[in-house]
Amino acid sequence: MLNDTIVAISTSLGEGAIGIVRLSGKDVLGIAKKIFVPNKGSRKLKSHQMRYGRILSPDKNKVIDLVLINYMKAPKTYTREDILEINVHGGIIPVRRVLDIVLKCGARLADPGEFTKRAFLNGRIDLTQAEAVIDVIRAKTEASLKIAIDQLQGGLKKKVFEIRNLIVKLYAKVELQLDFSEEEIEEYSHEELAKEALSIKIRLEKLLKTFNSGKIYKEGIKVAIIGKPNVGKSSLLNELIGEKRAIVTQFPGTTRDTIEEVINLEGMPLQIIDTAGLRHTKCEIEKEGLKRTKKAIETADLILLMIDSSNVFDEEDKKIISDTKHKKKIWVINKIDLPPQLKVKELEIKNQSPVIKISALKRIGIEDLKKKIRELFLKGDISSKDDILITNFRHYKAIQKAANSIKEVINTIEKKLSLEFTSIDLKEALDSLGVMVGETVSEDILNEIFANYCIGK
Ligand SMILES: Nc1nc2c(ncn2[C@@H]2O[C@H](COP(=O)(O)OP(=O)(O)O)[C@@H](O)[C@H]2O)c(=O)[nH]1
Ligand SMILES: [Mg+2]
Repeated sequence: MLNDTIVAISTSLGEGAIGIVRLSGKDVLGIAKKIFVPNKGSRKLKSHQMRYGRILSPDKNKVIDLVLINYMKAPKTYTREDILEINVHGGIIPVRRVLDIVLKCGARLADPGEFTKRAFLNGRIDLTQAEAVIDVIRAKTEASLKIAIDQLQGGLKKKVFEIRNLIVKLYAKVELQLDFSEEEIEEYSHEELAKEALSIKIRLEKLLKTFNSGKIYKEGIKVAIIGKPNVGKSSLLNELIGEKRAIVTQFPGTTRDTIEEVINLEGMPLQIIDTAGLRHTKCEIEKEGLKRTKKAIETADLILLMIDSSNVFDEEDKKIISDTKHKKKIWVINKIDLPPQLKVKELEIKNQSPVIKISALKRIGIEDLKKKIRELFLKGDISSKDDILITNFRHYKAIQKAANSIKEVINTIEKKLSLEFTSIDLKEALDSLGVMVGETVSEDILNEIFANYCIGK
């Protein structure tokens, strides 16, 4: 499979200044010679040097485009294979025509992520780095970009290898002990072995804990603003996103559909959904809006439950409270610029969720609300910004599995069971981490990972 030469359009399709057609594999230089003629100088292409010239049609009669090409000889390339990047004019037609010609010369269209897969298979990067590539491309905020770049530079790989080395050392000790067991030589005490296993467990668990923040920085959270009509939900949405996205009127029932916007809350992507107010209605359009509101409640990670403090607390409010009972929420008491009718104290006594008082109209309390949202999801983790975070569920599962095996290791040592068992569990922990970095990963898992990539990456 690695013997063929692959090609793909690496830039997004559409009108742009430049489009890049990229090739990787054994036959790159041969194909370059067939299709490219430099405008000046020797026809011989030197590695890692840009050349200006023409791409010719296969019959050599037509000039397809004027291009810059960069030939890069293996192994100092992205895939560790020969690579050719052809910078063509960024229109759909020139990019496609050049791709066609390369295909006619014997290259094969690359699968999604196949360049990165080759980089992995040829040992240039480990699997965590390969997976970070797509995270870099899809980063929603600067914070998620930083996390992905740290992983791409091998930060996570380094951490995992450190832990793996500790396990290997312990494994060697246990094996040695097993060899000598018949002679009843105690090279290492049980306490010593248990202590080492415990320190490994602590490291694994520390890494596991970063998944909470890591996932939030990468994927963000979904926040739904819920409340009766006219309490100020759309006004809050507009305030949070900093523009007048939703229509605000004094008439109840103005927002009939759900409106979604994404904001960046200090690196945390927040998808905010403004909903139609929850109330009984006979209007068909409003009924459909209500259905969507219910769906928004179910899919949200956090509910901003809005109550109008200038109005009395009524049955409708109570109904909404019971509809959102099962969800994580913040009570948002709005319109505090008006004379109060509502006894906020009573609400505070009744529930465990935080209460924030705001005026969406006068822009009071918005920062407090943002701070509270952050706190609820990232708790004390903000200081761990410089640490390596895990963001990928596959990594989380692998580390968790390794941690469980180490727990068993501790168990067998403490119970003074045969070290045969200890050895098996240590081996399992090593295998889990091996799968994570891609040393012992199956073809199926690889295909699953790279199927999510863009073509040409
Ligand atoms: N006095 C005051 N009026 C507000 C406040 N927030 C919203 N409103 C007004 O309440 C009405 C309904 O607001 P809107 O955002 O459309 O409520 P929604 O139906 O919950 O989306 C509008 O006239 C807003 O100007 C506030 O904090 N104070
Ligand atoms: Mg509204």
